[in-house]
Amino acid sequence: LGATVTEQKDNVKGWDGNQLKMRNIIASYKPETGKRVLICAHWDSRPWADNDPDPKNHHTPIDGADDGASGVGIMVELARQFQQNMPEIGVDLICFDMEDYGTPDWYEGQHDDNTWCLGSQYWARTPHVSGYNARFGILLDMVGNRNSSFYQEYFSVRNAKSIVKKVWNKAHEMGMGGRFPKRDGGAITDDHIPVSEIAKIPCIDIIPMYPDCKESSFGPTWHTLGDNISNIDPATLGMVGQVLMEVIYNEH
Ligand code: AHN
Ligand code: ZN
Repeated sequence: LGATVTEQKDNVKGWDGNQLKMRNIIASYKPETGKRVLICAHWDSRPWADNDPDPKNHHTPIDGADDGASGVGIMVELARQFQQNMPEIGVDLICFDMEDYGTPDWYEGQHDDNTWCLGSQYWARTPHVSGYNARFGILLDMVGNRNSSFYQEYFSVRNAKSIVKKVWNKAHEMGMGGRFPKRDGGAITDDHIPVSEIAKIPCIDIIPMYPDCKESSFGPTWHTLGDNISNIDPATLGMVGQVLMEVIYNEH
């Protein structure tokens, strides 16, 4: 799709001591310009359905149609759009590996937030281009569910308040205010934190919150075998993608 593609490969250690083969994939448009924005999502999927209603499934891998693939799907469509009509600003689409290798619920030992987001931690310490910088970053995580609402996540507001405002105002202007409440969505450990706090590029997380869901505040299929293509709503992907299109093509 006309991008300049860079891969980062290395071995990193998981919470269980396993040596994991990490691969981050970066698709860059206008790599020569210093005026850039970064869009990212994780492309790995969780090896354990540790929140599945049936405990027999707690060691089975999930498809991750929402948790992972939804964000990548939007990035692929953005890439197709960029090839047809290049935005003025340079864009990096970053697929982070190993976001979802965090310690599973069934493990009885120590749980540590650092076991999540291994690919983004790696990239933030060792960017694909030395001295890399971007105006801001937007992380997409679980952007494919029916009836999800994207509240304003805590670290996004703390580290990148003006970007939260830009994106939520755009969504409201476009008539999607109902799905983008301008209300507090709690604090989430996710790939936007290394981008903001290690790479020092202010990054927000577009991630749903379900205030009344008993299975999980991330929705009923989170880390279950139900996170498959049958629960993906193309309208939600389209909505989030169109907000991003407006934001990106308005950066000059
Ligand atoms: C925690 O559960 C600690 N963070 C959620 C980050 C996540 C997992 N996003 C997708 N899967
Ligand atoms: Zn996950």
